[in-house]
Amino acid sequence: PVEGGDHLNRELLYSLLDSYLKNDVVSIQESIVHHVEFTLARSRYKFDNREAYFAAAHSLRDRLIERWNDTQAWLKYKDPKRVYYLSMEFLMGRTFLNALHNLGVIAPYQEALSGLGYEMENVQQAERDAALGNGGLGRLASCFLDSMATLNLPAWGYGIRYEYGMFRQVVSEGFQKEQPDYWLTFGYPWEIERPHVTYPVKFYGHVSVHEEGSDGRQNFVWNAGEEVTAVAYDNPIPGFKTPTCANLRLWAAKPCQEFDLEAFNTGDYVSSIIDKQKAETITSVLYPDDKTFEGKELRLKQQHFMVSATLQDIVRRYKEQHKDFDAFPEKVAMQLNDTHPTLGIPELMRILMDENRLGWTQSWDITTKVFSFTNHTVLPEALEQWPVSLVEKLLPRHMQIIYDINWRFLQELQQNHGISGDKLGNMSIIVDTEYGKMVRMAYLALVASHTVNGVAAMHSKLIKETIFKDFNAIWPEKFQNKTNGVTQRRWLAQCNPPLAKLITDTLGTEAWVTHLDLLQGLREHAEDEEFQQKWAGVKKEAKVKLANMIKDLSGDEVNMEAIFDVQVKRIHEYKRQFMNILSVVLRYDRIKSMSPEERKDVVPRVVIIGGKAAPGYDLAKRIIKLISAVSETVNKDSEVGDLLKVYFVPDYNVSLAEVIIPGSDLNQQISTAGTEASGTSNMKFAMNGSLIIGTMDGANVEIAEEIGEENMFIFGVDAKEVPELREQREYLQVDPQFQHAVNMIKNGHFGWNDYFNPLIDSVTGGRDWYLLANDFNSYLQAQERVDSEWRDKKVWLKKSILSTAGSGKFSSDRTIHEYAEDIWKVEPQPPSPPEGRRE
Ligand code: B1N
Repeated sequence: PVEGGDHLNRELLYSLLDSYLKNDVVSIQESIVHHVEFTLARSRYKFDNREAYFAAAHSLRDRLIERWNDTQAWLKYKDPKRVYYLSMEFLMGRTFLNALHNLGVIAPYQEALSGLGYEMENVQQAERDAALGNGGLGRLASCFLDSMATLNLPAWGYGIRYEYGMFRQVVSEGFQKEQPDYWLTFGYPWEIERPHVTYPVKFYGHVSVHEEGSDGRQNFVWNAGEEVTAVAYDNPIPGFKTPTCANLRLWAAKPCQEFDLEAFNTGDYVSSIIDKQKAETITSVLYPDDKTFEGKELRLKQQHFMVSATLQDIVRRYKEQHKDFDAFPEKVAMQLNDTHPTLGIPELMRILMDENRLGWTQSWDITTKVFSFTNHTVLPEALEQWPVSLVEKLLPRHMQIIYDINWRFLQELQQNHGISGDKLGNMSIIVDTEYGKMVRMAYLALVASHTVNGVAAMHSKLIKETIFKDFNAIWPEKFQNKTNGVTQRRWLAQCNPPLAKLITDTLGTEAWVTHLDLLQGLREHAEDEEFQQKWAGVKKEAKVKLANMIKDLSGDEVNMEAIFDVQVKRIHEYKRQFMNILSVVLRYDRIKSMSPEERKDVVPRVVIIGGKAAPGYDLAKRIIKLISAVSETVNKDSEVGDLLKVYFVPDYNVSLAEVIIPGSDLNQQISTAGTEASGTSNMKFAMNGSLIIGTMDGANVEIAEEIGEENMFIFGVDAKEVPELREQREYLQVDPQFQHAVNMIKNGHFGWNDYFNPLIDSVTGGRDWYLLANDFNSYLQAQERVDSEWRDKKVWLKKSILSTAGSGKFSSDRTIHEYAEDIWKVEPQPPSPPEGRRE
């Protein structure tokens, strides 16, 4: 029984679709100029690149809104099962080119702008990145949105509209400085504010119990101490060449309207207003810590704020069309992007039981049918554990529910699985630690979810053997793998048009943009000399763009014949940027010791490293300083000249990645085996024909399966050897070359020697948790292979082509298809019969 939609006027609906805004050049120009005049209120006779960008963005936004409205109306009418992707991070980057591309209107917009006197390239540069994420996890969420829309899935993303995104990294004298990223300064044209879509979100206070009704059921009433309002901001997510437009709904905190009259009547009106204002701090800033759990109260508030507004929204939408909750699990699937939104579980229980008067059994049945959970890391320092005392204070009713969930879970373990004693304690959601009682969020997520998945085959295997071992023993069927993917729209078609064109021309079809497996078709051309020359040509074009970026940064003209060797990702010990720079130090030392004759045989390299360190991560910041110090010494050494250059690219972000990745020849994915859950830039590099030097870690393993180990430079120990090597690391022989490179730093070859002591200490004296010394020799050998294979251009080009050809599996379309089939059970909903649609 669906309310509404029965009397839908289909004739009218379809005829209205014919009144879509027109995409011929003149119509676009009219709409741009219209927005200059009426939206920006500037003169249509004089506007600069930024105003041109905003006006063009608004004209495109109009076209997105048409699709958004149609898609959402269609979904309301069809009422299919929907999927909601809950994430504290969405690393969207820029939208303009992506929206133009997905709507298929790049060419008319380019022509429209140039007709008005503007270069598309310059206009695009006026857009700031929406950087509401730290790294891979947040970018994955954004790639998923693109794929969900392109696959016509009834999907929405939910997150937070942080006013300050990921900090801007400035490197001054080699040191990282963090600057605020107030990305909304000139307004954000891609969002639609929904002032009428608001929900109250409560915090603090206490719970009172009332006996009620004939069933004698208790009624829990949460008398909150604080209330803020969540306001919705919708961000349209267009699919590629489909009318489907998905939605990313981000919540902003505003003071609630109900005034506490008590406070106002005490006479301190101004203080009361200022107090209210504090509500907004909840959504003011993204926490920039990647994989270190910071038990900050504000972060917990953010998490609850996001899931509470989201669940109220989802429940309201469901109730509009259903009279009871029986069908809820057939209409709703929710994916938890790591444990960050796990409070959604007790929040849904609370909404069902306390606000809708359902019993525990039914509420739990519903809850466990709708949630599923993705784990993104096995690093223990990243696992969320909130103090019970803090949860109790901030969310007293939720804490009760978590206790109840745990109590019933422990009962089940004892009664159905015969588990007792230590093992029972090991599996408990609540654990006693030296800092007091803690809630293990991953366990809560696991207990309440019908599925848990890792993000690459190896990682999914590892979580079953390590952090979730006991759970795998009782619920093996809950565990799945969903190897990550990236959207080839942004990461190939949009960021590398010359390569995209060559691929399309060669395959004779553009279908790879939605069916990436077709890239296989490039294999047969891998050794074709004429094709290789074309491949070299497009690679060169991309390298020139990257070289220009380096020129802007440093003033240097880099050698175009050099290997552009790139490692860009968050700075972390486990990712081993330190190992990379140690090998650079050795290379430098080797070149220095050569005769001019010998130097003629050296393969030139441009080493490019970029990435942000968490502001409180001391060692990571020292790594940045070390890279800068080595860069300074090496780059000004005239003896070395063009043979080796080192650059640290400041403020690595999505937009820079779109230049750096296509322009690279070689990319480094060198984490200690078993530490990088998946990695996603590895996939983007492979798609763009960059060769991987890397360990058998995360998705590298599957990339090797697809493109062939012989087309990569694999080195290092296997994950299964790591635990034992760690045990023995105090007694292992240290590689002499490793020692030599370390000594050069220690002896002040690059200055600042004392400053680097903590870094050196972390990898010597039997510490070396990430086994840099152990993998070093194997790493150097892999680097030797890189040099020797570069010398033979044909060999290199063949491998480059095969990298792209083998990357078909790593489309997020494939990943999302698997989630939809195996976890969410949702089906594509193309928004209308095709005959009713204008192309
Ligand atoms: O998630 C990516 C993976 O490709 C990477 O291998 C993995 O490192 C990354 C706490 C995280 N894991 N955990 C985080 C981010 C923010 C935060 O506050 C943890 N990020 C990853 C996508 O699966």
